[in-house]
Amino acid sequence: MLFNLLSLALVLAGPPAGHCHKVAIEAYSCKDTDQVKDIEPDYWKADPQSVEWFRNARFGMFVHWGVYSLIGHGEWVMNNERIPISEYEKLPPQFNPTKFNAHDWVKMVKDSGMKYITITSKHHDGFCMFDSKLTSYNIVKATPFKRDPLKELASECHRQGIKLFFYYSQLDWHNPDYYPRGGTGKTAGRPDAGDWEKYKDYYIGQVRELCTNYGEIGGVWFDGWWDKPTADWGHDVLYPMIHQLQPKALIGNNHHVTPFKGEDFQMFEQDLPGQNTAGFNTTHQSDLPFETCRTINNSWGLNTADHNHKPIPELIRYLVQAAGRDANLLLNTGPQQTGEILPDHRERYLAIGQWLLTHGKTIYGTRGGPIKPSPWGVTTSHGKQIYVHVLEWPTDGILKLPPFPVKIHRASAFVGGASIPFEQTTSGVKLTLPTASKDPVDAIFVVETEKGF
Ligand code: JFZ
Repeated sequence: MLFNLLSLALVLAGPPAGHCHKVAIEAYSCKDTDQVKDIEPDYWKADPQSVEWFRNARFGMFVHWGVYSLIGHGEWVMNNERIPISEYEKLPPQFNPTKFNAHDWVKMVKDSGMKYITITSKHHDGFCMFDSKLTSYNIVKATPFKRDPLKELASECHRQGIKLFFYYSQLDWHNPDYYPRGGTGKTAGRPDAGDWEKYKDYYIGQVRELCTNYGEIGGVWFDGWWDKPTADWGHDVLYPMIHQLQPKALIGNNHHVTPFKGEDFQMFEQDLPGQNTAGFNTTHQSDLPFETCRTINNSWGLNTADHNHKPIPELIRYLVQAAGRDANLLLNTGPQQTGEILPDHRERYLAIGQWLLTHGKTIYGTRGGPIKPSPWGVTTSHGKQIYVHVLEWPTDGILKLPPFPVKIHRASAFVGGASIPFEQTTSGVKLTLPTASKDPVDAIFVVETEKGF
């Protein structure tokens, strides 16, 4: 009886809002754009609390790991060295990273003060580092290792309180249905035919697996869109599907253009927001949280010839520079074919963690500013406290800041807490920096105001 009444009410009310969306998620395709407009708005956004969590996290570990680590020439080796699929497929049977230990990785992440991990689930080579029912070209079915490292990482992350994001390459050099081809992957030896719709079903289906089989995840980090910027990637189905399956997951896409609808953070690659040393970070800054990813040496995937690891102080200063621009730093490592993290990288991560033990208060949970990044350094803030990060010590020991719209109560050295002289006028603020506070990495001072800016 109750059931009948309910179905009658449903019939009278017509299909619920977002009707097409729910159907679409089953079918992975929804052509009617008018209906797409009806999608419940919350499926276009991650839960605001997780977005806030992300803004506060400030530091994560990026991992580029795949069968390419057997060669050690970076993750682009298949394309760059023109290795055809028939040859590249000889790698998985040799891939047996028995020294992979999820517990150790996550512990190192925690000890380094990182709050999340973003790991390659599939890179451009198309090889899946997770168990997928949609292809046997994956680590469980095609390698002697037979284990799903993402599953092991997910459970360790849940146990140790670290969030796990999956990098997923929309670009695929292995799947024949990735056709018409984009700008790369043309030497893989695939036939000049393929079904793009089938590829879309495949890749969106894999993202569905990643959002279903690993418990709660932190987000999905897409890459490869730039290979075919005019293609229909099915984002109108993909993004709401992720938000429906994983309401807390944030979506980001390394497409190097202004964020699309449904994305929850904006990313910058090898550059700080506002900078463009890499040549592809020309987009304007949106209101979304920022993340900037960076390599420790000059390679993402393992590159055995690249020993150009950045010194620890430089990495710490980059983290500070990112925080001062309100961005998280996602610092990359390319693990070895054994499953181990390079000792040179482990040592650097842990050293940053040591620095954060004493200085983390000026980084975590802060916002960039209110003073804009300057040649002398940056500011971060939390409520009434402004943390002044002096990265280049002024020659006369006096730091000149622009006028403050609020009254300053006190200025002090962050380390030790001793008060320092300050002068506030309508033309600006002057801080007299004591030589004893000099620090070649980052000399931090606290300016306490009456109320936040
Ligand atoms: C991309 C990947 O190709 C690379 O392997 C790595 O995963 C990195 C994090 O992301 O790098 C890119 C992608 C596109 C451009 C530059 C680097 N681009 O369009 O200039």
